[in-house]
Amino acid sequence: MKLYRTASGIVIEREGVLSIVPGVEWDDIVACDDPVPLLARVLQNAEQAGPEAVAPAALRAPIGTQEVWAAGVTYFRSRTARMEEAKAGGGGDFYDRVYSAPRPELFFKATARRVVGPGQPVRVRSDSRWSVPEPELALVINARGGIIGYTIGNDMSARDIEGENPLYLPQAKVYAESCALGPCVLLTTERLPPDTAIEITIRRDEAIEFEGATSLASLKRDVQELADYLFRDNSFPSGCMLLTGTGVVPPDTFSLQSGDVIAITIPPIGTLENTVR
Ligand code: DO4
Ligand code: MG
Repeated sequence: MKLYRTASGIVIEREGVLSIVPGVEWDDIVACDDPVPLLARVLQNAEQAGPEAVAPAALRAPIGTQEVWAAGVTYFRSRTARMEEAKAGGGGDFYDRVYSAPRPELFFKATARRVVGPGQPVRVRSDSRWSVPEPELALVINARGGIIGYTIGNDMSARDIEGENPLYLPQAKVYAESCALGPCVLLTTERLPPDTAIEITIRRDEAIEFEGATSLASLKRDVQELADYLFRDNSFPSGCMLLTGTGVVPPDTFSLQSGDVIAITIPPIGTLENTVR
């Protein structure tokens, strides 16, 4: 079952049929233990919708009042790239240590206000000269810390600011339009298979400027373990979103430019596309 937030309300896609969900708030769906039976019940009185209900222009970011958090250095590729970029600032060692430490790196990424949806522009900081997108699987977590679904996340990052000093991480990561989510939530309490791909393409002036891919087999941490750490001594009454880290980093010569089109695909969920401004 797929869950969309759209201009005409919450839309469910079940067995190829689209329906507008009546009388249920997004936060109530995300917070509950297992939304699938809840939605199956309300769908009995639902109105069917046409494909225009989930057309790109109708889609909104799949988020209510949830906070967005992120895990870092969960793929070997991220560890290696960050060790390199932080070497001159004396921070290279931290990334190697956190990659193999029992406690993962978890950081606050965005409030819903800073999140953009499919088709909306993501932003590069005006004081960054080296910025990249980070294509990540995002966990949708209920109020009790259980994973109830997945979406696609783009953890936009200023590599120069983070590399200068790891203490600048919040500035490198948290700013207006620094996070994209979408196009929908794949509702399931089951794990995605390890061969699930995470693919990214960046187009500039119609040509492919960068493309790369990884799979969940390269994610070092168990997804529920990441959620459990986030919920230690912390509460999320409306649930939350947790990005699980990037396994694709463009070469060091690459930086995003205004007008670049970023497309991130995770096959069972869909494609999240945003233009840079
Ligand atoms: O350690 C800094 C951030 C790491 C990150 O965002 C990632 O690995 O995806
Ligand atoms: Mg990241």
